[in-house]
Order: sequence, then structure tokens, then C-alpha cells
Amino acid sequence: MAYCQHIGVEFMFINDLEQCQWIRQKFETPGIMQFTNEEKRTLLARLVRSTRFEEFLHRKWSSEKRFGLEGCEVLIPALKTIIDKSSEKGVDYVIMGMPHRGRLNVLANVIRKELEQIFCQFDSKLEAADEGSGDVKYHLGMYHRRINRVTDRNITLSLVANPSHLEAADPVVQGKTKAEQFYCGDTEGKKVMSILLHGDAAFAGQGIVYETFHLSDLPSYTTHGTVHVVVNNQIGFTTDPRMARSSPYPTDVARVVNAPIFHVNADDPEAVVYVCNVAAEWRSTFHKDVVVDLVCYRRNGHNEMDEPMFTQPLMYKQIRKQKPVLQKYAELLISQGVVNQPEYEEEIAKYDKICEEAHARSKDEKILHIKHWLDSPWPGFFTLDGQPRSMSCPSTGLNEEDLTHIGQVASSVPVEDFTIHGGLSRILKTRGEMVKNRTVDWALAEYMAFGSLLKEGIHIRLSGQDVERGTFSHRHHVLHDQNVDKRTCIPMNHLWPNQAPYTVCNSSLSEYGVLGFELGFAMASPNALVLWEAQFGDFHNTAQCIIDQFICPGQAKWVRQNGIVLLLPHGMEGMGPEHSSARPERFLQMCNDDPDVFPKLDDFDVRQLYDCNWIVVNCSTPANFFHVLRRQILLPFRKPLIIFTPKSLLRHPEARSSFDDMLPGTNFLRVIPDGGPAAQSPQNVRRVLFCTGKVYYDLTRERKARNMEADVAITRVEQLSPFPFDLLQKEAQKYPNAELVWCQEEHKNQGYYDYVKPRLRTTINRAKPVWYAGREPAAAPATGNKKTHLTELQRLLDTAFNLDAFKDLA
Ligand SMILES: Cc1ncc(C[n+]2csc(CCOP(=O)(O)OP(=O)(O)O)c2C)c(N)n1
Ligand SMILES: [Mg+2]
Repeated sequence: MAYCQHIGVEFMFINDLEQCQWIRQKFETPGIMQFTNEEKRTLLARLVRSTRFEEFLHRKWSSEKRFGLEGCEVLIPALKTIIDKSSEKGVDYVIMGMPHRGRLNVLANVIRKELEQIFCQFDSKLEAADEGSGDVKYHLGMYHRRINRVTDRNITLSLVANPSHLEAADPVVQGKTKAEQFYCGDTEGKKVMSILLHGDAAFAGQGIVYETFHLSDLPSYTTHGTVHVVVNNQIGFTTDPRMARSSPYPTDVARVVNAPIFHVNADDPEAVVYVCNVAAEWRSTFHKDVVVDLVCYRRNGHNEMDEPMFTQPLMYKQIRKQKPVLQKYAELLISQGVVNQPEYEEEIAKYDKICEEAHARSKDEKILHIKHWLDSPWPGFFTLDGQPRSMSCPSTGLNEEDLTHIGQVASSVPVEDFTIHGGLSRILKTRGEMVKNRTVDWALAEYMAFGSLLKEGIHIRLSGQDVERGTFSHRHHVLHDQNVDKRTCIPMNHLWPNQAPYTVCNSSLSEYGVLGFELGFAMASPNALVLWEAQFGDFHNTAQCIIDQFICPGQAKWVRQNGIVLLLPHGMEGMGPEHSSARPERFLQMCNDDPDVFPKLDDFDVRQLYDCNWIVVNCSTPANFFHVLRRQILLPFRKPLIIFTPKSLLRHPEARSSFDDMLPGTNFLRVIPDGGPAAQSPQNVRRVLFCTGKVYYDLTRERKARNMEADVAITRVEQLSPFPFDLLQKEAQKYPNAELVWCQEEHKNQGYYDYVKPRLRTTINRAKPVWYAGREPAAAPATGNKKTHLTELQRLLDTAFNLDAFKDLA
């Protein structure tokens, strides 16, 4: 149906008449695809750059992997067209995500990274100069602000660094895009947009593609349309026009991604440029996603070391016969008289010279700077050479007045004529009483932390399934009028006259996509507290790639800090195997602190945090939860923060904190020592139980019941990583006659034991054993049987308080 035989369009599932007519008009109007001679020459020049860049790399480093673009050289003019058109429509910031294929070419010719910076990455003798372990050259990111030569307007281009894991960067790019839109007040996506590139196989196969597409229709997640470009080299070569019209994917991909797909033959550069113009126009008109499918072939193997004839001999015999697209297009323009042979050759010579000169300069580079590849700089947050402005953290306490004020707003309805649910009235009343008594529970402590940061101009964004109410119905950050449909109120946004905005948003039912999105959001600015809450902690594992590939090693690979907070409900409460464990063992296993070395540090409070790859905590009191959230922002650098959050403790009468523990001068407590009779006569203490989180409440209850408060001390480890070696050493030394026991409610091969044991032993120079009281090893995180659950709990408490339990083992 398309006017040009090299273009095919899939959009029949779109049921908006205006949109359908728009597409028809773009593709069915005879003669609509006209190019001026100047446009043709620009296109030729862009093809020259794209083609000669790969040839140059091939000549200089024939045995290096570069995932070249040969066969789809039109990608460069395609992207440049989308950017030019978008710039013309008012866009001044384009955030891009892309896989390996053609990435170096895009860096060089679209984002315009200095060529010498790219070339020196091929020099194996250069030393790495920055902190961290770095990454291979075709994963690194880039940020560049420059003038768009076609529109003469400023444009900022950012390419987000990514792991090998295909399509994992998609939601990250979208989150960053959303954040950049949010911070510049671009509520309709008119100034900031994203472009996502895909390989055909990854596009069709990876579920994260669809998770990301489906975020685009949700108000707090939409980026108001993304232009997707698929480098589709799956179907051989494209001289047969039928190929350009047939979708290489299962035909319902278009339907699933809910976006029109424009298929275009990559051997017809003018058709490609035309389609890219239409795609950019579609995005700026309807602010919806659109897919450009560049149907091409891949001239070489998967990478330059790969031999495609092993497996596709006949296809590759055909491919070898194909004239490169540059040659074909040059011949066409010469035959049309648009350029002549010498002009064409001069264009080639000009670019080759640029490459040669850059190559010569690249030899002067002595060291590799990963910093030059940063995709998200935070101007003003660091010193000019990228260091934190201080190595200290102020008190995270808050004055009484602010605590009371936030508490009052949290227990009221700050708008007129608004009827809330009766059950919620009771909850707010209880909150009011707590505030009068100068106490907080978990939900109030969170309120205090958020509310106080908002006052200080810190934007807060809390995202996840059901976070507005809270999975456990404890939060209620969005009030719903019981009489007026869809009328809501967010008291957190009624706290202070010039406060920062609070965003709380129920996400789609996705973890991988949404966590990636929030990570991207947190990348944009250090002055925001971005939190993702899992419905239950276990669900984070469907987002494991974001955790393993971005959150844990992000700074080491890409010198990029990120302060995202993960709230992971965790605790063994007889709820069965699936709602019990946030898998602390996995997070702890990925911490970079050495179990066998006592760190030589003057200041553990801040310096140890600076050295770690992420912070893992399990707070036992609301006040400590309040402090750790505030510390996250008051620190002079950013680290991901993993918090195992409670379920039953949300309503536990003892899990309350006094305002006194939150006042100025107070701080997050990495360790909470025993404060009872045991601590008063430490010489007499027979056992120290070290624990973390909710089991503390079971242990104190049991100790009281057994009348053992003078015999057994209970020390809470609130910050698991980086491990508080200094404080725990003091604790161990305080009780010279005591046995040391780690007690946890999780199974032995899970939880914290494997992480804590060697570190605790390091604090005491391995002078004593560290015993274990807890559940036995198991394959599942928890039993499905309530009675078994309680029996197991009693058994671990028995071990914890049986002073003879380890006698025969010693
Ligand atoms: C999640 C994931 N699985 C597997 C791989 C290994 N892998 C690297 S490239 C590739 C093929 C990608 O094909 P396509 O998306 O069509 O891109 P092309 O290389 O053809 O441009 C695979 C399977 C990967 N990088 N990521
Ligand atoms: Mg492919």
C-alpha cells in the first residue's frame, strides 16, 4: 500500500481515525517523497562517514571486535534525520540507548565523541586512570552538548552506558528521559525525548522490550513517545523488495508494542530518511511510540572475528556479491548529476583525513579516562575533578517543630470537603495520637523522612506496585474521596510553602521494567530520593538483571554514582515460601567489602560508605529507618541503598520510636548495642546474640520470658554492609566471657550468616568461634505450613537461649 516499494507499514490495529489518516497521507500521497539536491548531498556525506568509519577501524585494527555496521550503514543518516527533525520541532535533549551493533559509529558520527577518544580505546597498552574496573568500549556511555548544524539550535545528546544484556537499558533510558523532562518542567515531552535502538532478535525475544513499551501509557512513566529503530539484519539481504515489506517478527509484535511499525529497505537511503522524518514527526504530533524497522543485512559475522559461512554459506555468498549501499547511492547521484565523481572522491578523502589525524592524536593519549564516557554528569555536586565536596555527613536528626508539623499533616486531610474512608479516619486518628505522644511507627517515620527532605528541596519519587496505599495498607500517601470519583489528595504535597514535589506512583505489574526505569530516573539528578518498593521482597528477582548489571557494579563499570533506594519487604511470618524472603544473602554476596581484612580507616561512618558498592541495611526501629533515608541524601556522594523492610513490625506495638531518637544530633545507628542489664555487667554475660531486623523482637521477648536478661546480650546489626567492623569489635570486646552467636530467622544457607560470620571473626582476630542459631539449610525460603513455621521459630529460640547448645562443639 505504501507509495514507495521499499517501505511497508503496519498500523492497522490502531483504532484512532486521525492517526490512521495521518499515516495514510504520509505514505500514500503520490510524489510526497521528494529530496532536494542539497538533501541528497547531505545524505551522501553522512553515508560516507558511516561507511568510511567502519573501514578505517577495519584497516587499523582488523582483529578487534567492534560490532560494525556494515550492511546497515544507513543507521547513521537515519538517526541524524530523527534528531534533526526533532530539533526542528523544539526538542533540545535526546537520550539514547542502543546495543553493540554500530555503537562506535553512532558515538563518532551521531553523538560526535572525539575520534581520538574512541581510537585510543583500541590501544591495549593504555592504563586505566579512573577508579573502578571499567567496561569494554562498546558498552560505554556519552554526554555531549553541541549545536545541531542543520537547525542551528543547541542540542544535548546522551547515550546511556549499558551491559551486554540486550534491551536491559531500555527502561533505564526511559526513566532518565522522564526525569529530565520532569526537572525542566517539560510535561508533554516537547523538549526531551528518547531514541531506543534494537537488534531484530533482541527486539522480538526480550520481554523487557514489552515491559518498557507498556510503561509509555502510564502518566507517571510516560516519556510522551519514543522513536525506536530496529537494525534488522535477520533476513539476509534486501535486493528483493518483498523482504522490505514483510515483517521479520511474529506479525503481532506491532500489536503488542502498541505502536506503528515502518519497515524500510536499508538499501534505499532516501526511503530510510523519508521514513525517519515521518517517525520523528509522528512522535512530535501524537507523542506516542513509533518503530522504524531498518531491514538490512549484515555483511560480516556477528562480530569481526566470526565466520558467518560456517552456518549460512549460501546467504553469505549472496551477501558478498552485494554492492555496499554507499557505492550504490553514489552511482545513483552521479547518474542524476547531483554530484560528480571527483566531488564524491573528495568527500571520502576529507573524512579519511579526519580519521587519520585523529588517529595520530590518539597516540598522544597516555591514559584511559572512563570519566570521559559518563552519560549523566551532575554539575555542581562534585568538585571539578569529580570528588565529593566533603567526607562528612551532618546529623540526620530533625527539630521537634518539623517532626510535629509533618506528623500533623500525615494525620489529617489538608483539603476542604473531602470525605475519606472510615477505616482510614481511624488510622489517621491513631497517627495523631502518636504525634501527641511524640512517637512514630514505621509509616510515620517514613513520612518524617520524606517530608523533611521535601522541605530541603529534594524531590522524592516512590514507585512500585500499590505503593500509594502501601501493600500492607499502612502508608496511605494518596487519599481518595469516598463521594467523588477519582478525586484524590496527596497530603505530602501540602507540607511546606516552597517544598519540592512528591511523586508517589503505582507502577504497572513489572519489576524488571519499573526498577530499570527508576534507576534511570535516579541517574538524572543527585538531588532526588528515588525509591522502588517491591510488593514483596522476593519479587525483585524478576528484575535481577538491573540489580546485577547496573545497581551493584554501575559505579565500578561506568564511574556513575546512583542513589536509588530499594525497599524490600522481608521477614519470616508463616506466609509461605513466596512472601517471606527478599534474599538478603544475594545482596550481601555482591558487596565488595573484604571479609578477612579489618579496614584501616579513621572514619567508618562516611569513608566506609564511600568505598562500598552499595549499602545494605535492615532496621529494627522506625527512627533508624528515618535516619537511613535522610542519610541517603545528606551524604556527599550517592550509593544504592538496599533496605529490607518489615511487614508485621509495621503494626508491632514495640516497634515504635520516640521523637527523642530523631532530634538534631541524632544519627543512623549502624549497630544498636544492648542497653539492658547485660550491658551493665558485661563481665557476667555468657552469650552475645548478634542479629538483624525483626527477629530482635522475638529474641527480647524470649529472653524476658526465660529471665535471662543478665546472661544474654542482644546486639542489633542495623547496617549489614559495609560491615560495621569497628562497632562490632567494641561489642565483642565488651563481653570478654561470652560466646558469640549469630542468630537469624532465615535458613542457614540464606539470610546473613555466610556474610556475617567471617567478618565477625575478623573483628576478634578469629579468637573465638561464631556459632549459629537459626533455621537449618533449605531449598525453599520458608515453609508453607504455619505450624511448622512456629515450631521452627521456637526451635531457633531454644538454641539461641540454651547456654549449653554449643558446648560439645567447641
Ligand atoms: C539478554 C542477552 N542474551 C544473550 C546475549 C548474547 N548475544 C549477544 S548479541 C546476540 C545476538 C543479537 O541479535 P540481534 O538483536 O539481532 O542484533 P545483531 O547482532 O544482529 O545486530 C546475542 C544472542 C546478550 N547479549 N544478551
Ligand atoms: Mg540481528
